[in-house]
Amino acid sequence: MKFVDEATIRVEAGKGGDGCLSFLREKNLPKGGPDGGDGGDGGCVYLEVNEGLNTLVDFRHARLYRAKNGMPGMGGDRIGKKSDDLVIKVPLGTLVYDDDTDELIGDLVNEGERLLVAQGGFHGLGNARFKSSVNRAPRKTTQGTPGEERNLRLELQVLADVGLLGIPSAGKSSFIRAVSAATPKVADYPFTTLYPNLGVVRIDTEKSFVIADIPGLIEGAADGAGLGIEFLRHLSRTNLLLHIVDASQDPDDVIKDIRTIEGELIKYDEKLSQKARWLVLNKADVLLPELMDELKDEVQKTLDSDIKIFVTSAVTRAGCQELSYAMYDWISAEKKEREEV
Ligand SMILES: Nc1nc2c(ncn2[C@@H]2O[C@H](COP(=O)(O)OP(=O)(O)OP(=O)(O)O)[C@@H](O)[C@H]2O)c(=O)[nH]1
Ligand SMILES: [Mg+2]
Repeated sequence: MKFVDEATIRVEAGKGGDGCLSFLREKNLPKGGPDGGDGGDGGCVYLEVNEGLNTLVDFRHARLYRAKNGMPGMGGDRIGKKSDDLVIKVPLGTLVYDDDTDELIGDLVNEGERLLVAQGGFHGLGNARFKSSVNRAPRKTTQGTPGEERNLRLELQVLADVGLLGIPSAGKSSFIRAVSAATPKVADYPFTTLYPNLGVVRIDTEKSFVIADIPGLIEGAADGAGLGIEFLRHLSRTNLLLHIVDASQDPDDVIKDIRTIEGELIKYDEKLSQKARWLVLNKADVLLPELMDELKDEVQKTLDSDIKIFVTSAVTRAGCQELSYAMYDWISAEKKEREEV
């Protein structure tokens, strides 16, 4: 499913360095001459596409981007240093708006594409520039101009990389709360989630992915029971399905639940059922660790497959970070493979 990831940031270009007022003084040149150099230009701010980024989550942590000022000019006709430009990396497909005027400034759709978002200030002129036959000792200089400042709104259409599946109250929404900043409603009654939610999981700077939480499924969902099964279409473009299971129930019920979801999935769409799918035994905090180990073995044996099984508690967050890392690694490896084909 698609959703719009959004971030607002402020960009400030550097001010131009001022021109210098200076005169050369030497013994045999009683009056010397004007030798104040020009300032350097202020740094510009650019946005640049980086295909390794998937979301705008990094912009929630850093909101102000300021390029450096140009250096002032100096005596001896020395020019002030121009400041380096500031280049901010954004994901492919980012739309850039001026947040104050709502004007669309750019649509970054090509790898490596660069967009100037704040022009650096122009340098001031030193007094050496103003020397003329009628004025041999000008005291005039100009100041560097200010850099442009802007509030930007970045928007990105993101696709979920991972989809959550499970019966009502398995802890899907709790899981998305545990691993992302999303705050979908969690409650101890079935069908708490009525609409899909998305959460961005941030592993590290420039490393993030998107999870979709959908309403719970029950037996007969393919025939309309509960909230039906239509929501599964939101998972059609995800790469990995995470089947969240309430492990605090009787082991037989755990197996039954897993089979129910598998059955509904196959009924809905054979292709979806063949996607990579991992099992997550959730609510581990309710069980003794030994019992959890036994349950995990039993599930693995009964399903008789090499399906990956993780153990988590969305309440204590035990196992959630490991699982997030594993998902990120899997998604990145899969993406690389796709690109190589
Ligand atoms: N003890 C414990 N309770 C949990 C855990 N995860 C979720 N719960 C509880 O289980 C109940 C259901 O959690 P939700 O996250 O709303 O479940 P869901 O799968 O999103 O449910 P639906 O939206 O109805 O499909 C809530 O009361 C949660 O507090 C867990 O790891 N341990
Ligand atoms: Mg829910």
